[in-house]
Amino acid sequence: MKAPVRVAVTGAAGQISYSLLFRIASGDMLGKDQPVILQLLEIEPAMNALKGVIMELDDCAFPLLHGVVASHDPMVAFKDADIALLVGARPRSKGMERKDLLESNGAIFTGQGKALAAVANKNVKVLVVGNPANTNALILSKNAPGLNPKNITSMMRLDHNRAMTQLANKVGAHSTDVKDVVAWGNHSSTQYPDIFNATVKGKKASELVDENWLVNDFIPTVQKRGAAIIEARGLSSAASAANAAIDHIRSWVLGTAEGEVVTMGVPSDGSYGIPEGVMFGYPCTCKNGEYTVVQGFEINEFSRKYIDITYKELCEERDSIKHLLG
Ligand code: NAX
Repeated sequence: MKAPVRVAVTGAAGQISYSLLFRIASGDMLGKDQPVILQLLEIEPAMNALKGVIMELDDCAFPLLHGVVASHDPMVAFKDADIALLVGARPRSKGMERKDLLESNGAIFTGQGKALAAVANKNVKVLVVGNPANTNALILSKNAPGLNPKNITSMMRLDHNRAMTQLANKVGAHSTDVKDVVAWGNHSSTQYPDIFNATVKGKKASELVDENWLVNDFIPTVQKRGAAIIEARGLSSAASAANAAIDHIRSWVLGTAEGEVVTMGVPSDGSYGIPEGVMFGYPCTCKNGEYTVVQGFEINEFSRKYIDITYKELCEERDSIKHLLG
């Protein structure tokens, strides 16, 4: 039997976690032979709700669940964590500007960065889900001395998965027939879902659809999918977001399949003309617990225009919280 992996999850009583925790505990994320210990962080007023979630985890009698820790103190919840899924964040309330949201979440992610650096495993793999995810991840990274900045990532996989299915549906294929889509940039309505490198059953996707569909249907549908789900469900996406978090970590830890490319929000490194200093959705492959940004994807004039817009937004977000970047 393998030694248990310690998985910290924040926002553990929230709606994404209500899907996420049960799938981690059942082995969907790290494999059916990998025991886990869940280390759950919530704010004090939500501790009672969290107690209920833990009762339900108990009631599943998961063979792979080797322990649950619950705390409102990050120094407890992050202790020796091997993986940290940072889902908890302050939602946007009425009248709140984007800048105010960045600021109030900034305070959460500076504190959590410091706590992770102080008590987590030095090689902890971090995925930031809480919005604005890319900039929260950047803030965390700048406030976590001693942790490898490459190990701090943000979630773009939901956007990637959305793009795969939209394209598959359009051409009458299955999402598994689709390869090499990318959701470039920010997890926001400026993200750029790109099909110019993609194939469907080996055929170039750009030859199967026209530009009018791309501009007026595909790109806005993927960009605004979160809002459409809120409109339909009255609540933001939760099960699909949990699924994307599971996909992100599973790819990173267990590797991508031969020929599989996934989108991860990772520190920009100059690839594709994006200077260092933002957390950017890039095409990645993973092997032996490490990701690599795929090089050589074609960026045509059409794509460059969209990539520049999402990069500009990330720079604006970063510049509005400069004082939090250490
Ligand atoms: P909920 O409001 O249901 O849950 C959030 C939980 O976080 C609450 O229980 C709250 O008490 C807790 N929390 C707040 N501050 C905390 C702190 N400092 N430490 C620990 N816990 C804290 O939101 P939910 O629907 O679960 O969404 C969570 C976050 O994911 C939101 O920021 C949301 O915008 C973001 N999303 C990100 C996505 C992505 O692709 N990156 C997609 C889905 C989702 O919209």
